[in-house]
Amino acid sequence: MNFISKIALAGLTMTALQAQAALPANTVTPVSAVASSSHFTVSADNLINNSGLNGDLHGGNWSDMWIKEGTYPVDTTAQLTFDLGQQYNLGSALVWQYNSDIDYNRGLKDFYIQVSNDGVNFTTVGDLRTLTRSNGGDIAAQVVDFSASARYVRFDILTNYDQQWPWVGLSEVKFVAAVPEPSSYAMLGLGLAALGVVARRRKSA
Ligand SMILES: [Ca+2]
Repeated sequence: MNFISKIALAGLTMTALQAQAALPANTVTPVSAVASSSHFTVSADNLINNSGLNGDLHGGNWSDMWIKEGTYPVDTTAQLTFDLGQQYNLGSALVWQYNSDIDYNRGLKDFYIQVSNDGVNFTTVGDLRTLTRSNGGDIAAQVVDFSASARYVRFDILTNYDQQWPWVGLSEVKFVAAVPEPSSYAMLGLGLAALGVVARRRKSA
């Protein structure tokens, strides 16, 4: 391996490490989160205030998470409504599962994504979504793809992981706005470079 290849490889390795630790640049953090109910002090604020997040990983402290109030007879349905502050062209949700060893079965299992621009009238986007259960440790977000132009996003929650107990929880939620294809940026860069060449030629003429 020659010197240039080694430098290129080092550069690629560093890029890979950085990609692991950072969230996408176009990540949107909601400005508010409202839950249909919350247990004790673990409110939906814990889903949007970066509590428990270190880079792109969420730890296992229960007080950094949200769970719905326990209701009997057992009812695992709940709603979370996120206000993004303005309308975005959305491409996916980043969802950190409930991650406390109190009971990983409290994790959200099945839900629908609904969107709105007035915060009143919501429409369902796509099919039923299913998250995987956490097994503890520092966890990464699960990426839930959907396509919508919206200010408000609602998770219409149906089930947790055991359905024997009423609590349902999550650790953190963010969204990713769709961005132009990389090729668009490349074309824009070429265009600017061409303008620069023209400008320099005019100057020297
Ligand atoms: Ca949190």
